[in-house]
Amino acid sequence: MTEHGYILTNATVATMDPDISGPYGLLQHTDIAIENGLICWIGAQEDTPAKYKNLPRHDMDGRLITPALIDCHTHIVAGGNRAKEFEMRLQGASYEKIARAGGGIVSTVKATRAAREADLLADALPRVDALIAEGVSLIEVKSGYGLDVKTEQKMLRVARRIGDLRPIRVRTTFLGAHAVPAEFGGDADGYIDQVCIPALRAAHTEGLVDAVDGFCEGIAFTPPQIARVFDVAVELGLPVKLHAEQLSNLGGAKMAASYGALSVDHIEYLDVSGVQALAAAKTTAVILPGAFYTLRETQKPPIDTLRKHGVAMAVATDCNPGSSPISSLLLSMNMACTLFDMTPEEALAGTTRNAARALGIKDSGMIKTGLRADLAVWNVKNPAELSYRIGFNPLETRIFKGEI
Ligand code: DI6
Ligand code: FE
Repeated sequence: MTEHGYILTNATVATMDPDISGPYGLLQHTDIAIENGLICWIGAQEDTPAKYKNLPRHDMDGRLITPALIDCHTHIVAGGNRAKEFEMRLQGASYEKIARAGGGIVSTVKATRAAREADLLADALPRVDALIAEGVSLIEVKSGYGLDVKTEQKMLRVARRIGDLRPIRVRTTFLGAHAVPAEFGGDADGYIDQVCIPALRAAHTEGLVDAVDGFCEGIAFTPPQIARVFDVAVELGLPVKLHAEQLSNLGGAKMAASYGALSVDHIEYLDVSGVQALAAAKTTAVILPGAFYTLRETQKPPIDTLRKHGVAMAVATDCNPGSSPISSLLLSMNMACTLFDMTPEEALAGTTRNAARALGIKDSGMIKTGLRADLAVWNVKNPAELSYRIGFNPLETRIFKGEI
């Protein structure tokens, strides 16, 4: 029983467990016992049960331990890059204008279709490694740059492969309803029926789909079009989530909430009735400051209203080549605070407990007996420092399923 076990001793622990009172569920002078990849005990040093007393001990010297971070919204697998569009935007072209002119998502689709699986993987891994170096143990990866049956599956296979090659867990989300590909000449309904839904069924049959997402926006799909995809997700027993209210308010969040969505993401233009719908459905709001920053948006998500209605808020990178070329979750936390007035505690909950919620993950995101030993050890004492510093990575060690 004690064979694969050890104790982290003399730690400052941000458990993020709401059952532990006080900010961050913070515990000082704490021991964590780990066995077989799981947290099997946590408590005050002097209370360590006899059966764990003989385990090897690692002195943390008062360092902060948090749950390993979770990036619950990425498009980290994608062909090519869009530096050219970055330059165009700096000369005044808008994201929507570039998209309507055949750039934007559709240009990444071209590159992703052309790319070999090995090249997509080789491009994605350095971005994944950057996240791992910041203490991330779980990422969500979306398809949505294939927009045909074959390439959507290719993206999802590459995403799953990341979890074989790196010590990180991967959750895959089917995002066939991301954009209307050029060959459909703007026929969104035709694309949904003829490609998106068959692609979802095919990817699900291959066992490649953990959840289903869509982009509900003027430049993408309407709520009724997304609802047709969600109906198939329900039929297949898959949870749904939605990019909604990013650039305008189409009522996508409410529609997603009516499906019991795990999350709605972006939500800059969400109104009070939308917030109420999320609260009632217990849907998590995923805040993506990287996209807001990159597109130099001015409409901020309704953080205070979400807070008042008790909606759980997650924070993610939205790592993608167009609107959020960011591979730093720590920077995303800083931006959530500085741009949106989230508190550092909310930002950390957003990349741990609430990020797990946004993915429907129950075994991770807090430091609690019985959960996976996915932990981050930091060279800081106060958890607010994780959101406070910019461009500085204080990670000392990451523990993945008990492995240091
Ligand atoms: N919203 C986003 O932020 C990404 N997709 C989406 O629906 C952007 C995708 C891109 O511009 O390539
Ligand atoms: Fe996104």
